[in-house]
Amino acid sequence: MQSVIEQLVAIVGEHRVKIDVDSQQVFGKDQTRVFTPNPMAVVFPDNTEEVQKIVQLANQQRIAIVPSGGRTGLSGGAVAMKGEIVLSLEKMNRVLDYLPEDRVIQVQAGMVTEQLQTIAEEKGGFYPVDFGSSGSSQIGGNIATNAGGIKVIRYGMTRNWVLGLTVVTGSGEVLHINNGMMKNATGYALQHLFIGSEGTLGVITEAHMKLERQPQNLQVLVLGVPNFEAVMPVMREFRAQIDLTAFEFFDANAMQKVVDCGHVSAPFTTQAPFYVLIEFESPHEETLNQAMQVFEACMEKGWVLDGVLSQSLEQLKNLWRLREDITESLSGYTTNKNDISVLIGHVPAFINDIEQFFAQHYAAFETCWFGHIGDGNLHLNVVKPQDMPIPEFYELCKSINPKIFELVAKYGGSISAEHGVGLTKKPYLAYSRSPVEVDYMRGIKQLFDPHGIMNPGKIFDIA
Ligand code: 2HG
Ligand code: ZN
Repeated sequence: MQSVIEQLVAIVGEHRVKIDVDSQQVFGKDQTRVFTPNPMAVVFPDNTEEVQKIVQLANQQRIAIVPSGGRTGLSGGAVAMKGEIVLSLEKMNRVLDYLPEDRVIQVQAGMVTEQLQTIAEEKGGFYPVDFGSSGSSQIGGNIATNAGGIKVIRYGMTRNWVLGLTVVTGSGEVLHINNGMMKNATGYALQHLFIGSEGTLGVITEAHMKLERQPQNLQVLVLGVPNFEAVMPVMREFRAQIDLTAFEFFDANAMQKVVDCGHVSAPFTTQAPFYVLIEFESPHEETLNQAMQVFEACMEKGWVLDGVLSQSLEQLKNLWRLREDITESLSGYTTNKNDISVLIGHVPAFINDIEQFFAQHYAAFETCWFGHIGDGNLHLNVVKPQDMPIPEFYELCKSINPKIFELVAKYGGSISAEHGVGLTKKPYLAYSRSPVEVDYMRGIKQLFDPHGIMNPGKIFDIA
C-alpha cells in the first residue's frame, strides 16, 4: 500500500510536496506566536481538480487538512499542530476570467491581495478591500475570514465583493456557486456560508470578485484629539458632510511605537492622546473646502487640537503609515491582541469601562488602542511589561481576556470583528454566540464535512 506522502506525490508531483522541517515550520502557522507547528506535509496543488483529489484522499485516510493562504492571520486559524496536511494555495494565483461588462474578475484563491489590486487597476477598475498585510495575504484567505481592513466604512468587508466561488467541500465534492452574478434568487446563497468559515467547511479554490471604479484624488487628514469622547462628534460632523473612504483612529502609545521605528515622524508637534485619520475623495475643490470648514469648526468646539492635510501622494502614504505600520511596530513586543466591535454609539462608554478595569487591576500594563473606529472595530493590544516573564504574562492574559469579553458582551458586541475566531478566540466564543447558534454551526459543518477533516478545532470543537 502506498503511503499518504506517496499518494500526495502522485496527485501533485514530487516538487509540490514538502516534508522538511523548514517548510513545516513556515507553512504550519500564521502570525500568531503561541502555537508550535507540526504538520505531516505541506502540499501545493495547482488547480481545483488536484485539491479535490487531496480532499478525497484525506477523507479516505481520515487525515485533517489545514488550508493555508498568506499566513497573515492573527487568530491561529491556519495553524497545523497535529500531523495535518497543510494545503497551500500559493501556486494557485492565476486570473481565470475577466468580464468587463460585469466588472467582475475570476481568480484562483491563492492570488495575493495586492496582485488583485494591481490587476484591477490595469483594467481600469479598483479592488477596494485593503489592509496592512495586502502584500502577502491571499484572496482565498480573505474570503475564508471575511477580511475587513481600513476601507470598510465605504466599501464593506470582503463578503461584499464575492460574486461567485468554487469550493471543494470537506466531503470532496466540487461546488461552483453563483458564477459571478449580481442577482440570483434560487434558494440559499451557499457562498455566504463559506465566506468567514475559516476553512472548516471546505477549500475555496476560485472566486469571482466584483470590481469598483477607482477613487479620485484621495486626501488624508490626520487630527489630534484631546480625549476619546471628542472622536465621536468629529466623526459625526465629517460624515454628515463628506463621503469618507476611511475613518481610523490610534492612541499616542500606538503612534509612538510606529515613530520609534524611525520610518515616519509624528504628524505635528502638538501632543495629543488620540489621533484620527480621515480619508475622502476630493474630485472637486469644493469637497476640500468643505472638509477644511468642518476641520475648523471642530477646532473651535475644542474637539480637535491640531491637524494636517496631505499635500502630496508621498505625504498621504506617510500619514497612512502612522496607522498601517502599528501591527508591524508592535511585532517586536509581546502583546495580547484583541479585535473587538461594539455599536459605534457604545464605543466611548466601552473604552472607558476597559480603561477603568486596567487602571484598577493592571496599571503596569500598557494598552495600545487603534483600529477602524468608523466601523466600531477596536484593536486593543496589551503590551507585556518589560520585566515580566512571557509565560507569566500569557497566564495573566487568560484572566484578563474574560473580563474584556464580559464588557464586550455587556454592550452586545463581538469578540472578533474581523480577525476571526481560529484557536485564540475559540474559548471565548460563547461571549458572542449563543449555544443554539453554535449548534447550528456544528450542523452546517457536519453537512459539508461529515468526517470532520477540514481545519478541525478551529472556531469551535465538534463535540
Ligand atoms: C489592523 O487593523 C489589523 O492593523 C491588525 O487588523 C490589528 O495588530 C492588530 O491587532
Ligand atoms: Zn484591523
